[in-house]
Amino acid sequence: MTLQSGPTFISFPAESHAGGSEPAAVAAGLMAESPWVSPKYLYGPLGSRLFDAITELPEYYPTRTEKALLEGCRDSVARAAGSDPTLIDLGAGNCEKARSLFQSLKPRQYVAVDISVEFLRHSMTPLQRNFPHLEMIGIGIDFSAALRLPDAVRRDNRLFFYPGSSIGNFTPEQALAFLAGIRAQCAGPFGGGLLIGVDLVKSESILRAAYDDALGVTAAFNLNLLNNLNALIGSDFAVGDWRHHALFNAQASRIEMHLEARRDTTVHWRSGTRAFHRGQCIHTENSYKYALPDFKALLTQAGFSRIQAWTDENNWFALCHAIA
Ligand code: AVI
Repeated sequence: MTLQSGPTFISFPAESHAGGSEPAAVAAGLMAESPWVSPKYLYGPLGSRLFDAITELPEYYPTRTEKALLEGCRDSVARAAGSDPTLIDLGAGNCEKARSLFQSLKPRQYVAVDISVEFLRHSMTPLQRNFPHLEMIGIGIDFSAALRLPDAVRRDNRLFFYPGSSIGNFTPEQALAFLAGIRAQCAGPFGGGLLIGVDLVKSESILRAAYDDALGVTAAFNLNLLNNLNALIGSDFAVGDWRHHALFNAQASRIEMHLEARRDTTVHWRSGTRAFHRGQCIHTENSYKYALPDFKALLTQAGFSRIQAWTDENNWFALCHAIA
């Protein structure tokens, strides 16, 4: 076994946006008849910390439910995944969830992918010290736009790991395209598969509490998006003029987060201006909740087979393993 000198880090620049720059794309969303902003602007130095705090809230069941499921199924996953997998962790962050699989899976290579390569440097450098023989690569890329992997990533037996139910932040159509894109990266002669977490449909009161907690952490997470926009497009959103609003859209089977204007207000930014009337909303996030059979059907449609699923006793959350 080779002693590794440290993780290798690779960063891909952000893909250019159709029709122009990132600020122009954000401004177009703000000017739309039903204004919207991509949920990726919820994150940043403060937003990521607020999200970490959300995962510790009593109302936010997905993180702890998934953690318990991972502990219970990791040996079965290891058997299904086969020997010497290349573990590719999408949205790795602090790498904690993948780390909990190392002992059972015994990966040949660990590839952490995250929008922030700096965050990966922070989490992978100490991780490498604890696993000195495991080859590690950290890749900074917005993989929701395009999943590109450098040649240094082994082709053999790739196990993509996409926990946290982030698949729910895509529309079902986008989710299908994303899953098919993953399958394209692990199907074929080298073998491979996917381990993915998905949040399931449940009672509206539990869902709403998870996205509108009593401490107001989710509200702060949503409102902080306005600070991120002010920094990105030079806007003058006053956070105090807005309130967090979360609702369950039963027809679409999704939680929606919105920012609602508390009063009439006009917002200016470098390339534009818009008046919002009291009660008008900016749509900031969707979080789709699946029935397990529907999610399995989505995996099948994306080309996966031999799907195994583990759920908690309440059927609130599922972990699925599937072969590419
Ligand atoms: C990252 N993602 C899976 C979270 C979710 O539950 O949709 C983001 C989140 N938004 C509000 N709370 C958590």
